[in-house]
Amino acid sequence: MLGFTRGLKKTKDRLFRPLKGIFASSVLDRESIDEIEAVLLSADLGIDAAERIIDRLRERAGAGKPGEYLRIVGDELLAMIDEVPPPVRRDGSPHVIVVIGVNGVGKTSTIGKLAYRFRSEGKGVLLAACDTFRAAAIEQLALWADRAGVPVVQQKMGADPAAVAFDAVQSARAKEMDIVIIDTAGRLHTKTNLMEELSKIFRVLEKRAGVTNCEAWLVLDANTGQNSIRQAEAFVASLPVTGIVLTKLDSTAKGGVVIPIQAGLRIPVLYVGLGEGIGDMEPFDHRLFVSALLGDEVYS
Ligand SMILES: Nc1nc2c(ncn2[C@@H]2O[C@H](COP(=O)(O)OP(=O)(O)OP(=O)(O)O)[C@@H](O)[C@H]2O)c(=O)[nH]1
Ligand SMILES: [Mg+2]
Repeated sequence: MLGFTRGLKKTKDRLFRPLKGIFASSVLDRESIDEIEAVLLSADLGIDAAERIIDRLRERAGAGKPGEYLRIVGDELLAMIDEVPPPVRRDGSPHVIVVIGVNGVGKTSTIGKLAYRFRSEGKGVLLAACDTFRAAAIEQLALWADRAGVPVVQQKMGADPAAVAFDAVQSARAKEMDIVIIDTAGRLHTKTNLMEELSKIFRVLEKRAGVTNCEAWLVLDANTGQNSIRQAEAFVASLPVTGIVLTKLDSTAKGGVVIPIQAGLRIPVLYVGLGEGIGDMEPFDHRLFVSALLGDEVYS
């Protein structure tokens, strides 16, 4: 398991070392403020967050020791994360989560990781192979189900995804499962017919299967940086997106993007992907995230 500290190493290297170097001089003059801004933007924290941090540092300029400046950055990051509304919980059993997002962001791997996590918490989990479009997608999900030790409901390639979802919910009810996680085919947010196919899954689950607690979890690839906000808006506009899973934080130095994504969409990041293994996903923990970015000493 990579965990936050190792998973966020690339972003930490981009933020922590340069900031520490700048703060070491202790005097925050115009030049060092510009350098700080460049460092923050290079980790994809976004202009709003960078400006907030710099305003806060300016208020304290001249008064701080190097360690205190780092702490000010950390506190401001935590404050921004805390402003995001908490996750919406929709009651009802089974809990139905439809996992959506553009091609290749990590939906199917995320489902395997979620299944593994929920199962190890003692929950009954069932997966639904509703990517009936891409070749081998069903087999890929079945492999993750196997690894996680959970059942999967599937039909043939080309089957109607909404029909597979319906079957899965019926089967989960019969088996008294707690959670159904639905895999969907990757799609560009600009393709209206494919977006309509996703809406149909929700319609069928709500109207025909009588599911009242359907949630969409949107998977975003951290490597896409702030461009993923626009991508996300299209999904959020047409589906009940209650949470975000941000994958591949381990393979980017732009991990700061968590901040503008949450602030821009007002939807919480629930989990972060920190590697390719089944255990390489963690619930998004504010303080661990900030410590992983700025070094443990920020809160020691
Ligand atoms: N390093 C790293 N790689 C990841 C992570 N999550 C997924 N991947 C990799 O991303 C690639 C695509 O993952 P999939 O889970 O197949 O993505 P998908 O969104 O289901 O793809 P489509 O079904 O084709 O749309 C795979 O090679 C995964 O191993 C992560 O957190 N870190
Ligand atoms: Mg997939």
